[in-house]
Amino acid sequence: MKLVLGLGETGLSVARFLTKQNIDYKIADSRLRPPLLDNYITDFPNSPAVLGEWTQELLTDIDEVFISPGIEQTQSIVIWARDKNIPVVSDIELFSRFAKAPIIGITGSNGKSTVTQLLGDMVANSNKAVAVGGNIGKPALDCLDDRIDYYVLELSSYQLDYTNQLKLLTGVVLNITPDHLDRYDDFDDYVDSKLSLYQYCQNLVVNLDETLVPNKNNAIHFGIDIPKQADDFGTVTCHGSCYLIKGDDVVMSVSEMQLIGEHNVANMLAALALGDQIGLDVESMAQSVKDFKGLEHRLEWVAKKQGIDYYNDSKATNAISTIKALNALIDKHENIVLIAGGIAKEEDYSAMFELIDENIASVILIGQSAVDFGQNLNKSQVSYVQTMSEAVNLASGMLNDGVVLLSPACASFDMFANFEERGQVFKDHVFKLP
Ligand code: UMA
Ligand code: ADP
Repeated sequence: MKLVLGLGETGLSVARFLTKQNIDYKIADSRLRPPLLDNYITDFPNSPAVLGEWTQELLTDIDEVFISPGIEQTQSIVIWARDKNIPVVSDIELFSRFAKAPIIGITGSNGKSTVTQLLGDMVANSNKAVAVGGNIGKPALDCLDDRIDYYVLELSSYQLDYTNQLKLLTGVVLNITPDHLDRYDDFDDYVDSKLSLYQYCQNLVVNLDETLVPNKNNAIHFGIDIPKQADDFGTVTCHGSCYLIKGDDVVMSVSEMQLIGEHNVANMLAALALGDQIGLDVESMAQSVKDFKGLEHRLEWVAKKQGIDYYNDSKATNAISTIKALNALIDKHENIVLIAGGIAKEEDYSAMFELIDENIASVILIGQSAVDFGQNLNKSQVSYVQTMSEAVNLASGMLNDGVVLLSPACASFDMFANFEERGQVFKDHVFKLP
């Protein structure tokens, strides 16, 4: 008998899969009323879930545990299972046992969803059947389909932590900066989790600009510079214009990209390198890059109102993503108002504070971290507000032209259900402005 832990998106996908395979399981959630309980009851009226605090009894007659990524390894149930030598595995490992088509895995601290979606577009535009899933939203097991040519999966460190066997045709660790440190003993532990992806890869894509990723043989590299090898992807600047290149060959001009910022140039190069490694045509991939509008809530242009451009970067939940957003906009705009704050991560924000102090005249702070952030800003003018509505209205009155950027550098759960709701509320208030 299998035990499925967590009755969220992952747990439900495992339950659906095991049911289809006629494999016996029980499913348990440590909350009495997990948010997806009603969905589970509708889909599986005859297999009641075990709800409430977990005890060792749950492991009786269990030979394998399929665990949701949100459950920490320090939880007693994980320790009890491991003490009894019961394997505790991710949905990704289970998926990999049954997937017949090659899998491409993408991890990193930032840019995973952007690169995953773009690579999915590139494969689809090459007339191949592709399924895009994993941490990006659609659970991997829900993607399983024998008609698929390629699976493109976004993999989180949480998923990798419970994965021991996985076969990837190719994969990339995009970058590694502090994130989710509450889940790890220290930063090194988090780095190891991210780097574990490479042990499953037949071919590799490596970011030359990320010093925490060791140089690897049999890899295609990418980075913001002229490539050293013919197969590698990089950039060159010529007469003031920047180009994406493969070896010595120009792929396209950066000005043809719809996304802004050097971090997005790196993301495009990563997707090109992955696509190249699985044999996609470079010209067709370049067209996908040109067509790619980016994902909602990632440095997303919302509207221009009375001369001010509004950007929604609600997915910026750590310092580096806000730094990248600011760098992308500072290059082009003199006047920027930043809306930031929420639940701060366990990381060093000093580089972000320095960048803000040097470049941003006005900052509007919201959420739990507002006072702490404000105390760390010495030059920028700081305002504190309670709601997103106040933040947008105040920001709109501060400028005659320029940019208002929501890039919180924090998680959203103090004020919103998730980053999507935070971004949507921001956008709704922007749309209401005259
Ligand atoms: N639960 C318990 N006990 C616990 C912890 C959780 O019973 O101690 C239960 C909760 O009550 C809930 C369920 O587990 O019912 C939730 O499981 P989960 O937190 O693993 O979330 P899922 O709904 O399964 O969604 C997960 C990913 N969530 C996390 O990793 C936290 C989703 O990524 C992913 O899209 C989905 O699987 C499909 O693969 C979200 C995420 O925030 C977007 N990821 C993190 C990130 O991107 O930074 C890693
Ligand atoms: P992830 O799936 O890793 O969270 P996303 O593509 O969803 O990555 O982007 C999350 C946030 O990180 C957004 O604010 C986005 O603008 C920013 N971002 C995207 N790519 C990068 C990158 N390569 N380096 C740093 N920040 C990035």
